[in-house]
Amino acid sequence: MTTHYEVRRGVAVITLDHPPVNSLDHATRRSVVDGIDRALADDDVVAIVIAGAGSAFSAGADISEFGTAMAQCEPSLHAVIRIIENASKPVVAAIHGVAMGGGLELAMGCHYRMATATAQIALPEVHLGLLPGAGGTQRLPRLLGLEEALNMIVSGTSVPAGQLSGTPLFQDIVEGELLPAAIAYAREVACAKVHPKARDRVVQHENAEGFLAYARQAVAAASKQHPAKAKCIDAIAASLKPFDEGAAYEWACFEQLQATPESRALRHAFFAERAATRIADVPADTPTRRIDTVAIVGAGTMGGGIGMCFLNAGIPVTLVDTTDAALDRGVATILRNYEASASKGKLTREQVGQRMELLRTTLAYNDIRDADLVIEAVFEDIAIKQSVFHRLDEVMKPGAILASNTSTLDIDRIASFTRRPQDVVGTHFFSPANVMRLLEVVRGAQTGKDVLATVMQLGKKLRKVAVVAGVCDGFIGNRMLEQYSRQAGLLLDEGALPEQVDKAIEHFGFAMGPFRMIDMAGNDIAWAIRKRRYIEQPDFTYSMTGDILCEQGRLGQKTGAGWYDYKTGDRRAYPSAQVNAMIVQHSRDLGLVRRRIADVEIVERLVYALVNEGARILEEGIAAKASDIDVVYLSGYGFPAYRGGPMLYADQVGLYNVVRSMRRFANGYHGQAWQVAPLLQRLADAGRGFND
Ligand code: 3H9
Repeated sequence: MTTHYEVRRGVAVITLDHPPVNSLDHATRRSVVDGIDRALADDDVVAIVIAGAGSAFSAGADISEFGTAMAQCEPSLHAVIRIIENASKPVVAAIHGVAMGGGLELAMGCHYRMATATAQIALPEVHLGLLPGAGGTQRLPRLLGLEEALNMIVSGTSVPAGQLSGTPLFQDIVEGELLPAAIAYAREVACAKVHPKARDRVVQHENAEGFLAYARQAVAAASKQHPAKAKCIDAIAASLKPFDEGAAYEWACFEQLQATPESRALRHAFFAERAATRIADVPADTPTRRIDTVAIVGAGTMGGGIGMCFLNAGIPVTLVDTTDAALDRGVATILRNYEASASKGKLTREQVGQRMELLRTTLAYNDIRDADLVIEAVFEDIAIKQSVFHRLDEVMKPGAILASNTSTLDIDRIASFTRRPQDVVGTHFFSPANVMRLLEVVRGAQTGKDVLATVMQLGKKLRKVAVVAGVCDGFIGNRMLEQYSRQAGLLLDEGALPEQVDKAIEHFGFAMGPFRMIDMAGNDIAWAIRKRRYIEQPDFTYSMTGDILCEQGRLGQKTGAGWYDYKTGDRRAYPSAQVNAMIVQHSRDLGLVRRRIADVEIVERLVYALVNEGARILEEGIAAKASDIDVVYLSGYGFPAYRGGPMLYADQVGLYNVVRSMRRFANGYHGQAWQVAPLLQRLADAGRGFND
């Protein structure tokens, strides 16, 4: 059963009980209607309360039903809400935890609503490329007023119910126990002759047309990629019309949006992120280790950023480094970052103080022996890692997790420096670690399942998106990025310039093109990797322009010059005549006749380079699922969310079409880079996709 039915003091209580978040799938909708019918047929029942079991009232419609016949299978959510609204006995929604999307729409169909102050109220459909389709754009403006409702719907943000107290959305915000209060209220209103319906209210605003025009302008720029925002405003505007007319328009918009590739991509991203936390051979009930204290070896930019993630989660951190000066610098950077957040109003001074109080420093490994988790964040040099892990192995208490933040080195080798490889794991944070959401969790050959489960759980606590990667050079993200950057360089040799490449891929939706990105990260990092590759894989080819750039000392923003020119105190990238001349000269030196390269070719070559390497990563088991690769690119590399990640994008283009383009590239400059990955070829031949 997905609801429970009981009668208390003449009030029927229908409790949604569909774990984990009481989403309104077909069975739950049917069960609610059964409960309403039963209550209406019972002469001893004078009123009805709808409540939620567990941690939520309801998180809304069941997103996994979208695009299937079940979504509109009767009773549809519209029908449920209509039945509730037309019930002859009063219906009270008792809201705790979250009331989101269809959950809130159902509550707005009730005659009365009561909530705990902390209940999170939202119509977040826009994050899924949708709009509230079961009356949300019609009832919320009637209950909250046009402006407040529009802000909530277009941003999709949650608001604590306490903040909405005093509005017609809530008859009461309950301090004590919710259900008894809701039952008492239901009894109180039972004898009223009529019960209010949100649909009968009129939308309030002094200058609705002016405000709507302003709102439309505000979302116009983003509308091409996010059609949902503009549609939300259109549907909200329709709330000024008679209810049924507005509701019909809302539904038409919902159906249109549901079919867009943007919505499909965003829904894919929603489930992909959650699926990433499930590991096939690590059951959900795997015991985890307690992580109450953390030590971080290395107080540099990365170590400090990682430390902030733990401090933000209220977990005490001890920073270890080799000199007082390094520790002082590390602490000063953390404090500076927090103060910057405080001056922007993101943190209070008190919160800054609380976080800094959780921070300790030491030069002595002995001082961290009792930490539950230690993360090494020192220079990427295997000899240095070896000495750190030897030392950690000597001092750390049994059962402590020993993690490395390496972005390229072999975790199994690092684990071999200890006598406890089962406790060793990779935790690859992305820079700046306190900002970036992605956490690649690198599973060594001997990493314990409980260690893996603990780190994945910790990821959630740190508000990171954790994805498991196997051991290989670059793991998932950077291994794919190398192929992407390589294509970016080869495009320069052939005729493109950095700003054209960056603009083309930014227009596709990437947050930042490859040249602006590497200027920010530092060109010397990729240079060091290439130098290593020249020895390890001499037949692997790159454009030499990146090396020439570094030889000229143009290492990126940090040296005031990279692929672009920079001005002091200004982070904007200015196209560089010197670099462009160097690129043109380099083509000449290679005997190449530069050609005009279309933006569409640039995008295909960059994105398909990711896809092809992604297919290899999948086949080798470095990533367990195609959707894990998508999550890595969406949360760590600025891939546009509305395209769902490289693997879903390839599915949407059609793998046959992807392979066909790759064959064309294979006949071009350095065509050997375009050997189609066997998995990609097999799936394309079978007419299938990565995410099928
Ligand atoms: C809608 O309502 C459309 C209507 O307007 C019109 C219809 C006609 N459906 O996030 P968590 C699953 S659109 C299906 O890890 P948390 C989730 O996949 C909907 N499943 O927990 C996961 O499954 P698993 C509008 C859902 O505590 C599990 O629940 N509503 C749904 O960190 C736990 O999720 C939204 O967009 C759903 N609606 O956060 C709300 N929601 O364990 C989306 C969750 O198998 N949900 N699941 O991996 C959320 O924002 C968060 O899940 C929530 C809880 C804040 C509720």
